[in-house]
Parts: sequence; structure tokens; C-alpha cells
Amino acid sequence: MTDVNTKGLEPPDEPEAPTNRPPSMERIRTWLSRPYARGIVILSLIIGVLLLPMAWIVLIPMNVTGAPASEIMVNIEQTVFVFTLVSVPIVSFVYAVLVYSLIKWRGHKGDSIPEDKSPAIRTNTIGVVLWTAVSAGLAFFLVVWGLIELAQITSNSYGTVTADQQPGGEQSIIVNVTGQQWVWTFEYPQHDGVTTDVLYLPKDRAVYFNVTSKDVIHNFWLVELGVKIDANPGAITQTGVTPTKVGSFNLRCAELCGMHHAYMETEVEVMEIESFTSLMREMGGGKTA
Ligand SMILES: [Cu+2]
Repeated sequence: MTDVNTKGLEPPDEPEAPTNRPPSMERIRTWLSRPYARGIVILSLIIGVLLLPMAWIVLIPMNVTGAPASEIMVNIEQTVFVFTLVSVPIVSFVYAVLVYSLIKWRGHKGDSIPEDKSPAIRTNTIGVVLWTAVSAGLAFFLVVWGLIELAQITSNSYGTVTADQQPGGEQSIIVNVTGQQWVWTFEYPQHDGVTTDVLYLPKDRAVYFNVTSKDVIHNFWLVELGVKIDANPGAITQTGVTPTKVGSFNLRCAELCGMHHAYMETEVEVMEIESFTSLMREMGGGKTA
């Protein structure tokens, strides 16, 4: 073998034979005693502590218009919180390497390209195993958490309600939602087809939405209730929610749908079932189902 053939292929330092290797803990200690390693670990911890509050801060914009008004929204906020928390150690480490490199390994005018003298990371078994295990563990956790939350959100939309609250059940509420440039209208088929331009919903009842559009694609987004689904012309999309809080909430169009898209929003009024039924009656809709 000549020098030319092996250049760049062989690691600069041959790994030592396993028998000569000091025990793992010793090697970690030796590694940590290097100034750059210590610097990066300390920086990671500092940045981590500074970033930790992000898990709470990230929820603030989600709560600008009010706290969650359904179990679905509670699940969504939990997921955002946990995902932010889990990403903190990774983000901290990446930023620590970046900041350390910028400060300590800054180039100066007239410097030539440094020779690569340090051993390649692929020869450092502990480093490779740790990095792979930690990132695989975190990714696996996120997948499992995501799947569990997704199942819970789906069941909160439809499944956990009692039989008479299932779609078509006596206790369930059906609302036919129609989007058009640039308003929403709501029809209550169980109440003689009463039609409104404010979305009235009863608290603690499963509500099912049949969503469609008269013109272009819109998106039916109940902000505090955590419901979001496309409104497509010529098709009906279905979703559901059980509101858990009485109050006034927001419905916004979440799909760019033309000039006045930004103004395509309306009120959602969640009220006790008695008030809901009497309101429907006032508007001319006797309960037919
Ligand atoms: Cu729209």
C-alpha cells in the first residue's frame, strides 16, 4: 500500500488494541478532563437551563385566546410541552458545540487550513454508542408518545362518549358546517334545520361536524377546542369534539382562501345544554331528534 492510496481512508490515529484500553469510566473521565470537552459540557448545561422555560413559553401563544376548552386541546398542549422539553438536551448540545467553536476555534487572518490531527469520531466507541443510543431513545419516546396522544385525540373526538352520544345517538349534536368566501354558516339538522352564523354548542355533549365548502378550500379551525379540518367543495369531511367549558371561543379559517381570508372568522358560543335547547327553540327549531 502506498501513502497516496490510503490517504483520507485510514483514521489518523489507529485505535488502540482493546486489551490496552483503560476502563470505560476512566476513558470518560480522561475525555472530560480535556478543556474543549469540559467547555462544551458546561455550555450545554447553561444553555439547557436557559432553554428549559421554552417548554412553558411555547404554550403562551397557544393560550392567547383562552385556555383549552376540550380534552383534545389539553392533549395537544401536553404534546407540544413534552416535545419541547425532550428537544432541549439536543438543542443545547448542538448550540454548545456551535458557540464553543465560534469562540475558541475562531480563525484569524493569515491562518492556514489546520491539519486534521484529532481522531475521527467513528473510532470512539463510547461516543458513537452514546450518541446513537441517546438519539434513538429520544426519537423512540417521541414516536410512542405521539401515537398514544393521537389515539387519545381520536377517541376524544368520537370514542369515549356514551352510546347515546355516538353519531346519531339521542344525546349527540350534529352540525352541518359550510364555508364560503368569506363566511361560515351552521345548520342544525336535529332542530328543524335552524341556520346560524355563530356556532352555538352545548357543553359536555359530543358534537359532530359535517364540513363542506361552496367554493374554494377552506379550513374549519376551532382554536380553543383543538379541532381543525379542511372544508372541501363537493365533499364532506367529518370531525367531532366534546366542549368542556362554557364561554366564547374562536373559529377561524386556516386555509388561504382569497382576498378576505384573514377576516374569515366567527364566534363559538358554548353553553349549558338547557340554554342550547331553548336557544334552538327560540330560533324556530323544536328538537326533532
Ligand atoms: Cu376560508
